[in-house]
Amino acid sequence: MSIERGIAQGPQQPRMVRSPDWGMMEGLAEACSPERSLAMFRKMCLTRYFDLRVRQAQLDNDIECLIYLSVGQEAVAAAVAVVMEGCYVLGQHRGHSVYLSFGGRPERLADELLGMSTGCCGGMGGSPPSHDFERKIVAHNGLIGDQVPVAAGIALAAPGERVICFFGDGAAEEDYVLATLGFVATKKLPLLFVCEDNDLSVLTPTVERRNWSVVDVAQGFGLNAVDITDDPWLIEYWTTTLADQLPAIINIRTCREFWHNGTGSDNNAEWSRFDLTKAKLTEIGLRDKARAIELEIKTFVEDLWNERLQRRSAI
Ligand SMILES: Cc1ncc(C[n+]2csc(CCOP(=O)(O)OP(=O)(O)O)c2C)c(N)n1
Ligand SMILES: [Mg+2]
Repeated sequence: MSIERGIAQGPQQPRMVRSPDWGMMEGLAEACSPERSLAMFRKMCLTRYFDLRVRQAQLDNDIECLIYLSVGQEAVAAAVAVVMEGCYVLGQHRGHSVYLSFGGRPERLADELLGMSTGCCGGMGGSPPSHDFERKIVAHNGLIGDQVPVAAGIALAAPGERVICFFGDGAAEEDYVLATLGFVATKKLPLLFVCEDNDLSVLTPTVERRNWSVVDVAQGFGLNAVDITDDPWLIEYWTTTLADQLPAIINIRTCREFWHNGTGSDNNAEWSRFDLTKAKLTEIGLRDKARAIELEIKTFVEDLWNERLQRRSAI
């Protein structure tokens, strides 16, 4: 198959290609069914409003554990999930978006963050290990990138199942991540890797950490690979295309709105994919339906947190 490399050679490239339009293709939103466009937006809203509520809960001292928020990066898991829902999926510490987009139960995540025994990890794990094994969601233990070899193990152990593995641009630098990419290419395992490239490892931008790109290295190993921005229709397009050509990797340029962990904000996100998505939905005639979904999800999240907080105070 022929897939454009999507990134020019050179040590400065990882930083230079960050843009809200990187790899964009004309007409994708127009060609997508309204149902699918709105399904992606619904998942984006759920992650965004859930995590904004998590942030508020921590500011109110209702949450004691460390939290890693997906706000700003909602489109990545949302768009992959509409194509590949039902697959095994592994996430990293910033994984509420993966949990919520792939059908993890929101009340169990809220309970987990509130330290309740009804949480998805018995209230003992906090933000990264947001598992829902019944829904094939395997979350993180905090060792950066270790979900990558684990995902290869699941793909080996569960023949016939496709596996999706999310990791960060920082995790890509771990030796076991690179070794696994080579192993998966050799064994031709049915794995889709998604690198959520927010250009930061804690606080250090990519250009200060490495002179190579994930896509170049993955292609060198023989994986199909593309490097794109976090437009949901573009992600949907490439996920659909690559789902039949695994193993593959999609490197997705995205923006973290809050600090590495917790509720702080150290810089302005380079773009707001949430606002750009709403503008595009308006352009393709879905403004009113999108507004109704946004309002519905906001209310759902607010009611859910109020109810879970009441339950906890009754314990
Ligand atoms: C093996 C290992 N090395 C280092 C760390 C410390 N650490 C925690 S998060 C992080 C950066 C992760 O960056 P990235 O994978 O890009 O995820 P992001 O936080 O940007 O979503 C590092 C180095 C760790 N948890 N595990
Ligand atoms: Mg990162």
